[in-house]
Amino acid sequence: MDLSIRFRREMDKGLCRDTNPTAAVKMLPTFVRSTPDGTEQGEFLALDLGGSNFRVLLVKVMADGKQAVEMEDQIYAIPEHLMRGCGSELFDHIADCLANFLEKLGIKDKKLPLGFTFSFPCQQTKLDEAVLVYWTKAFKSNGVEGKDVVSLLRKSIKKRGDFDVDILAVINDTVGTMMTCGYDDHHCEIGLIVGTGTNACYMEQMRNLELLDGDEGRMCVNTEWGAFGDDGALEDLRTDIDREIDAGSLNPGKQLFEKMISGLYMGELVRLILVKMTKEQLLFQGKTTAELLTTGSFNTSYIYAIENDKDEEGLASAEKVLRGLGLDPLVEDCISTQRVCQIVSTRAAHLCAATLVAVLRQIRDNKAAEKLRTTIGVDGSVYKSHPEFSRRLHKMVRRLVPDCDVRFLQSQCGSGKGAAMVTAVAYRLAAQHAERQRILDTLRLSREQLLEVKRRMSEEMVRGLSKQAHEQASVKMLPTYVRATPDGTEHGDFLALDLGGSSFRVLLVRVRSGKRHNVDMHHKIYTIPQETMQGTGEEVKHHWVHVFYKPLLSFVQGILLRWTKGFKASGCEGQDVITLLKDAVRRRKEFDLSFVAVVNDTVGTMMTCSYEDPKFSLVEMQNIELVEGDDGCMCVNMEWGAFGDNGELDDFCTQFDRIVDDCSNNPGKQRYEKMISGMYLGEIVRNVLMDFTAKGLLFRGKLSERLKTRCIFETKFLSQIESDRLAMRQIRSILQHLGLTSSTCDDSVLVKEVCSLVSRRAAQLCGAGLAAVVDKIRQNRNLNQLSITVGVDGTLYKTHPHFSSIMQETLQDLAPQCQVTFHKSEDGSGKGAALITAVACRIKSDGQH
Ligand code: 0WK
Ligand code: BGC
Repeated sequence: MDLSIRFRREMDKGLCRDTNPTAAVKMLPTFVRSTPDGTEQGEFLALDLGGSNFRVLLVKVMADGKQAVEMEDQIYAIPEHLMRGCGSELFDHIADCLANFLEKLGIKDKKLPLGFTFSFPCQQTKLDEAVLVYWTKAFKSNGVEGKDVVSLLRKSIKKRGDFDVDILAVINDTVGTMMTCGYDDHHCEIGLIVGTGTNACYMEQMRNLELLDGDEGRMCVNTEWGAFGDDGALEDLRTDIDREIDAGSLNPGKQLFEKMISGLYMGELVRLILVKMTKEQLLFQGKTTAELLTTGSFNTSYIYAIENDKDEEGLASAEKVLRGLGLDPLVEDCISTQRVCQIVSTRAAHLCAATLVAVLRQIRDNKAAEKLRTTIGVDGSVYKSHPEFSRRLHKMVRRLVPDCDVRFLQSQCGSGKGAAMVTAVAYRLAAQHAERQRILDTLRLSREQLLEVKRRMSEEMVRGLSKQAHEQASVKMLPTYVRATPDGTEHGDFLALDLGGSSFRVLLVRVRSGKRHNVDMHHKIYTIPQETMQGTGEEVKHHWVHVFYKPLLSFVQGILLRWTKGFKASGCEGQDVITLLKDAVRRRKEFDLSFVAVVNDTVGTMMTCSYEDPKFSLVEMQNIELVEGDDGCMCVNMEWGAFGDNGELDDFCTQFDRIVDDCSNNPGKQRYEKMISGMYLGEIVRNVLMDFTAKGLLFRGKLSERLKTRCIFETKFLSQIESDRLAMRQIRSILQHLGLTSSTCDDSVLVKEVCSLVSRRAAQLCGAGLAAVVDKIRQNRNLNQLSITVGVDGTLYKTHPHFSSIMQETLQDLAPQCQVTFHKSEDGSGKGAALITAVACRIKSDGQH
């Protein structure tokens, strides 16, 4: 257990940015982030170098939904002189073997995607690039360490010039093994090799990989645990025999843990122990032989035979092996030799178990799982061929972590299939990414497009203000008859009703005049039941006070042009809302009101904010052709939500905008609003997610019933999902709330990307619209530079983590001659409505009109 804890510390050192450079266990990122999801298909080449055999494979992944895989492979020798000779000749040889293989299969003319299993420690910055840190096992070719092995291979293939391949991935054999086994068991998230060398990889949380940016999702980490102890961490466990092995190896001081375990060294360990015991007269009557004293003369495969669990056979093998080494063993010598083998291989199995348990604990802690259920994909000649190794390993692992449900899955077809799977996944991800980005690009607006939106908005504003074009204009630029702002002398108690936002409020506003002029407010929020919003005007009247209008004659009349947002109550459009309310009040015979003003919430917000900051502006009367008179200014309610209703935005509308509009209460209306406002952003996101899922680009193509429900993806989810503080787990809980219980980290990453694109576009469109407004005001005043304040309110602006900053950035970029300050309204437009009423009462009482 102590060793396991010690190794866990080494893992942390390797994962940590500051300690990684000096860490022995390098915890190398592999850039393998996804496992096969069943949609992969096609033909893939794979190379498998680093184990006892070099193999070239062609892997056909069928698109039959059962993901059947057909494999053809060929083993090629790697001559020792190339393993220890010139590196470029080694890669030339690999290219020759590949050419031979393609020739044999008659597919030399095809440029197939290739995955390269290169089983040595490599620093990777991306999936198709790997710089060899140092050779291990029996390799020591020169001119390769510190180089990108993919470039070396591409160079050798290019040198031949008679075929070409598309190298998409280079992986470690542990990764290939995990992927191979992951194909049959989706719980597989650890790859283990105990063969010529030993190593393990596992799926780690990105947030723990300090060497890489991003903390979302998972990535496979190649631990390179063979180097455990290279910094002296195992000196208390290593024996003189281990030190002798290391001293005689190709890479003294390196891979010390591997040298206590793996097949390249196990036989030699036994030999050196036998030699030591013989010299101490404990074996073979103290007589050694030249063979016994020869390095490497005791092959690891001997151990497999000697430990054959049918004891008799094992001892017979021991005798046969010892005789083969020129010894004349007694039965006791055979038994002792078998015992030595058992001790060496058992130590190897238990050392492996200790480090494996550290990896299991890391995964369990990452998942904060009570009980971890996982699968370990395993390969390697020691694990496969040693009669007892696997059983001893499993037993010790289960003893050290009894609370984990660990399954071992032996790879049947090597890591070549895994390499093909990684390539297939890379291929699929590249194709899916391209397809997703193609769709998401429709939601990305360039600066030129935003400038065009601004230009068209300016055009519509002019048309809205002009008598000729007003009727046709989509942006109605409605006069509000609010022409004055508070001058501080207003005072009295005023009632205000605030309808049309996310909540309906009734307010009592007490305005005090004079230098300390200020406002006290009491308010109560009431809900407007959905059925009332969409019921008869009668019911609404009972519930509300004001909406927006087209005042024909005066301040206290508002003809409802049409409902927007969630309202669709009948019998109101074309009606004067004040009259409707008066009727409702009259019918109650309980109280009476003197109606003074009906204003739009934008006007209320402007007035509320201007009470604290007078740097607000109204539109010059000479520009408002709908209203007689050119003196002074008046506030204009743009109703810019309708921008685009005449097709001005069609070339910016996506398929998702059209779906949202078609399914809305008012198809064809409020097009600009439907691309921006909180009522619709969630719906746009939901439709993008639905489309992606239907195309198999998300949630493994599995749609949940809940996600099919209109408006189920609330806009507040966007604000939550995009908040930097929210971890993936929390995004996943939102997805679980939407019935997407098996969403992956990658799904969450993508959902976040869709949310941020939709909200970003909304903020940019809003910024472009506002740029048109402030630049118009600047031009109205023939100013080169304008500084102005915008009063702003609204849940989206106030709660979304990035909306306001993106909108302001866009505005600044598109209207550089305007310095715009945003004044967030804290009191809502109800206060503004009361102030407008107060001003109207003051003007009336002063006898002005
Ligand atoms: C078979 C895998 C290969 C890996 C080898 C390790 O296909 O990638 O390197 O197992 O076992 P070894 O051949 O070293 O015993
Ligand atoms: C290498 C690893 C490899 C392992 C098993 C070690 O010597 O450093 O990269 O995974 O052998 O083949």
